[in-house]
Amino acid sequence: MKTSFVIMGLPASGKTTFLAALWHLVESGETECRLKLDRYDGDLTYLNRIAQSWRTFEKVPRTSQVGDVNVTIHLLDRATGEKGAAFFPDLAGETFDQQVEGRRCRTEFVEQVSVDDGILFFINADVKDDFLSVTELNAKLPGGGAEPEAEPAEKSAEDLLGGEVAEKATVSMHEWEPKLLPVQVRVVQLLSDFLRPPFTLRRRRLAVMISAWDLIRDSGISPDQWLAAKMPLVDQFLKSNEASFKHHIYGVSAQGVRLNDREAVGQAAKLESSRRIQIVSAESEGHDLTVPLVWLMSADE
Ligand SMILES: Nc1nc2c(ncn2[C@@H]2O[C@H](COP(=O)(O)OP(=O)(O)OP(=O)(O)O)[C@@H](O)[C@H]2O)c(=O)[nH]1
Ligand SMILES: [Mg+2]
Repeated sequence: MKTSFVIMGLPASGKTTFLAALWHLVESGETECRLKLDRYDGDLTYLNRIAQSWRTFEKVPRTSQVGDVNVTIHLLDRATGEKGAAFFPDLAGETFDQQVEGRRCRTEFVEQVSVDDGILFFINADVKDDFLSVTELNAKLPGGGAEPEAEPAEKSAEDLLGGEVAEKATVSMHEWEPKLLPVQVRVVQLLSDFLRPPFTLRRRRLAVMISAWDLIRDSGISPDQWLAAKMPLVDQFLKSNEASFKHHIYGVSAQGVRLNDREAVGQAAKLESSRRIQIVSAESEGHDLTVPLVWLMSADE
């Protein structure tokens, strides 16, 4: 097996934390995983550094601060005995923001995507204000969303914009700009970019990784239900583009806890490190983060 994965996700979507936990998992051998470490090769400084932060409950560095890193892990499939190198580019989320806002992407990314064996697309479950309905959003705007009073028809535009009203309007109104796009619109833009040049048009395997799943777990909903309820645009896009994306949705808790929750960190620290990890899908639940990689690599049935 020679495998290239593409890791995508907006800033702080959980990409590096996943890689850190994955490296710890396959390197330590604490838990039985479908894919295990075959051999050490290449520069492991970055992987060891992020795994060290992960083990000691420190935030992994933001990729924009350390620079993009390409990581290769040599894996062995326990079920088939196949060996090979799995390649993961760890890019800063800002790269994907730029693709959405500036409509530009790097040639290397286009090349990686043309040879990839599957995409891991991270979405952080801990996003706020992105799920508001128009009514809820209006209620948060200055003025509390109260219905505007009907103006008498005979008032001129000048009257309406004059004096105090115009002054308030300049204070509270901002020109729309791409940076104001909500997360789910960005995600759909990034996915729909694959449907036109410069990207090669073909059916792709896509693992949607809902990260920070520990924050959602107790609500009892499944990752599929979460996506449908919280990011309906993404959910509908995937359902109506089955011909372009064969997708699977996973809830991933790579870190296990919120790092500023001292009590939860204290509890998690008593466990074997790999036990913090949880990955949930419609079919399975466990600690094996290699499950989505195996699914991405599996042949079309
Ligand atoms: N609660 C919880 N938080 C998580 C989990 N995984 C990541 N986080 C948090 O999510 C934030 C972003 O994590 P990163 O792994 O740095 O995300 P990234 O996608 O690599 O971010 P960039 O490098 O900036 O693109 C951090 O504050 C993490 O602590 C998790 O499993 N649970
Ligand atoms: Mg990162």
